[in-house]
Amino acid sequence: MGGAIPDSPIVAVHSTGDGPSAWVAALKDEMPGVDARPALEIAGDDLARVDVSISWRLPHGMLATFPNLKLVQSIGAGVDHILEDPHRPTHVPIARLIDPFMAGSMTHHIVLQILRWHRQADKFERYKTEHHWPMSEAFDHRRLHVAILGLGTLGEHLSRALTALEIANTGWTRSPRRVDGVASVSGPAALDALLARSNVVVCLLPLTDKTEGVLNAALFAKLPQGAFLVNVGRGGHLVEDDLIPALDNQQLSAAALDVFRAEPLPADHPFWDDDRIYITPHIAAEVNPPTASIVFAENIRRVRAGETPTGLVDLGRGY
Ligand code: NDP
Ligand code: OXD
Repeated sequence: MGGAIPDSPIVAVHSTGDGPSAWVAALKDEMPGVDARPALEIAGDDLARVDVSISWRLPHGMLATFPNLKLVQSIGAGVDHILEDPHRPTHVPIARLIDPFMAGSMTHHIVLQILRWHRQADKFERYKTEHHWPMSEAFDHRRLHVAILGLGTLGEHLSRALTALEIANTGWTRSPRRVDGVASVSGPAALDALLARSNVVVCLLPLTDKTEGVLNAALFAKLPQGAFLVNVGRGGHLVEDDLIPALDNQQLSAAALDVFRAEPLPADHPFWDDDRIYITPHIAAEVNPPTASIVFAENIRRVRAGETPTGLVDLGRGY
């Protein structure tokens, strides 16, 4: 690894789920002349021509078959799917995707979940089937306070949108962060006080050894009774066995989950049949080939010019 860019370099593209075609086509539109190919179709001498891998859940072991790799670009903000590969060439830089389209999409999803819970949308859907409207409670958005665990690209976008909607919110980060117009606290010591004043918790953390299992019974117990949980980070953030007991004892009133330890969620999983748990299949933020390809093309250009890619992951921190 390292050394010069191979002659006639190839970009290897893979996306488990939706397949590589739309990604290859969008990249070719954005970067005319680029030799982008589905990773699974590259073989023989061409393996040594691959300098950039662009992937979502590439089969483990494949990165190690590209001896001249210069960049591992994630199709996604998270890079846990890359770091989990035990054969990953450890000295090749990894870049996460920073795409404003994705931040907007994530914010829409989370705002929808919070307002659906706050405005009791499920109750009104039920009344419609029952053909009556009993007296309903008043909603008061001034009673909301949202703790945003993870105030990075996505968390900051969410914070600004909530503030514009007059919904109070505070972000939580690993290291102190000063951003105009965005309230935040940092470090484990500040978390308890934040939880104590938050009736909504949104997890927008990366999955690392420090954040695995962070959404657990002990954290729920620090919230006011009846709080609402939104997990859009990763399934590994939630201790799944702790959720239904926290709903049963009303420590939480509901949860919206977009990510799960096993994806797709197994058909016999108890979350399917629990009305207090809203579930979506890892679609909170859409990853959009045309806008993401602008980022990919820029990063290909940068690594081929010997420059640092955007979204470079700090391997020491794991995100
Ligand atoms: P960023 O890297 O921009 O931000 C991560 C944030 O988490 C930072 O504020 C960081 O703190 C904070 N953080 C990390 N570790 C800790 C810790 N131990 N304690 C406290 N705070 C911590 O990531 P993005 O905003 O781009 O994305 C966040 C995550 O969202 C992704 O990693 C992915 O898991 C998830 N995601 C889910 C999607 C879905 O569709 N469900 C789609 C896209 C992303 P600091 O500022 O100090 O570095
Ligand atoms: C991501 C995701 O990390 O889609 O971008 O989950």
